[in-house]
Amino acid sequence: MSAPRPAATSRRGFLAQGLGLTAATLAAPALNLVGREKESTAAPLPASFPPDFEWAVATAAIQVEGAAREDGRGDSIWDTFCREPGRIADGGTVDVSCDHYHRFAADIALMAELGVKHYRFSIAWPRIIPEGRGAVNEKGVDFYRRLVDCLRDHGITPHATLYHWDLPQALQDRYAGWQSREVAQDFADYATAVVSRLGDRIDRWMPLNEIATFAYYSGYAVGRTPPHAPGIALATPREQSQIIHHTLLAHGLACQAIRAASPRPCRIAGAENFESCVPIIETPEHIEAAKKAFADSFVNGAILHPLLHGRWDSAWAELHRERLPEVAEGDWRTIAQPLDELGFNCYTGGYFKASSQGRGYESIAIPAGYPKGGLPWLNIIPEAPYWGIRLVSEAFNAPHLPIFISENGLSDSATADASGLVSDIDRIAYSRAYLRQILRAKQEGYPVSGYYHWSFLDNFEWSEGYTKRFGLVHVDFTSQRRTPKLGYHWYRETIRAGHAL
Ligand code: GCO
Repeated sequence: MSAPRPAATSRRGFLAQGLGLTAATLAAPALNLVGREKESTAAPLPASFPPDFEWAVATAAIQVEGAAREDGRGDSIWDTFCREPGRIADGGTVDVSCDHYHRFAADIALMAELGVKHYRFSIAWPRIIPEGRGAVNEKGVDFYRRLVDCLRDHGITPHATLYHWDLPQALQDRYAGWQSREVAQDFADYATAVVSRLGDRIDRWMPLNEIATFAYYSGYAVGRTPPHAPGIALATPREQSQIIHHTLLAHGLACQAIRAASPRPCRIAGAENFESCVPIIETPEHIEAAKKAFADSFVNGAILHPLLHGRWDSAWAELHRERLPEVAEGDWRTIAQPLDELGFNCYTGGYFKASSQGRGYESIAIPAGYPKGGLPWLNIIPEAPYWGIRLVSEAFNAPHLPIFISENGLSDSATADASGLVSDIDRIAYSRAYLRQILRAKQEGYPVSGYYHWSFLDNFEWSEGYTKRFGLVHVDFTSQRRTPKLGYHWYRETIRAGHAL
């Protein structure tokens, strides 16, 4: 088996640009750019991320805002879900959460002190259109106007996700939400309502967050327990895939709506947690195995390939033919909207090795006792961002698409000391290891453009309620007091240095 062939020309070109060299200086056959460091004529690899690298933090509306019944906001499926006994680990609700709705100015001041220049947040559909379709609630829009103006005053660029899982309850009641094709057009109309009002202030958009999670793993396939709202499991793989298809349609229509409504050029990104497949040993045969596993992965082929190429890969479709959804005439044309960049929500991944059996690879089972980031699914796999980035480029043929880590983080296990400081050394060790692999991708010429730490604040962690703490900043949910953790200080120094300290 031969080694996978990276998109060498483009990557060399990219690296050359960064170093102020011409592509010819880094001419073939140097596929292994790291190796060139040793040659006397080669320029040294950058030890840091470039100055335009996007250092950032991320949150989502339903996880931080609170103010659930203020200024005309409608219920979302998560408001309803939290009221169902037994759904949320600690019985927590989204009514108050971090109260970011009222405290955003102080939160943004803390963000500015941290040194981030980019903030990823989400806009709550039921705040903008309380019934999911129809009348726009201008008070809801005003909140985001104030938020974005405050960000801009602090020199922080806003990046808005339009859907981070808070579907208006009214649409769940009306046509069973994502189970209906109708949701796609309603989502596009909501996108138009937002972008026509806020597009003068926001030019970085992400239509949907993590299709794989809300539509599949924790959604309608309910493979991961406890489930997410609305807590409906569908019986057959085909029905489950149909939900994914509706989300892709919603994505395509929303991309068209955003570009049509934006008063100025804007950039649209996906924000997906595709499966990163890591070769257990970096030899050609294991690398080839990981690449095959990446391309065969159900969610990668079902979501990522259509997002990037507006269709399924034919070998993948053959492999998964028994679970393919119905696709109406013209749907692929709608879905095939060009993306400006791709966000990769990267927490974990899987290790793979070559095999003489089956399709030539084998997934390595995660043993009991393997290090985790506070949740059963969050296996610590620091090479995941590197291989995710590299395999999107190689296996899915997207060598030029800028890619950023749109989420990365863990739930720490530290408690505050007498002075109130939380020494979240698990977060620091984790992020440091992941960032070094992201830098490696950058050094090898992959177009990695940013790192968005999840999350800025401790917040509502879905079915786990407030029992899991993903924040760089500790939140006391009784007093709403914010205390930066040690990880916040580490991240500030890392941003200053331009590489993981
Ligand atoms: C996700 C969501 C976040 C989560 C985070 C930790 O990626 O699942 O985007 O909202 O809170 O990932 O689980």
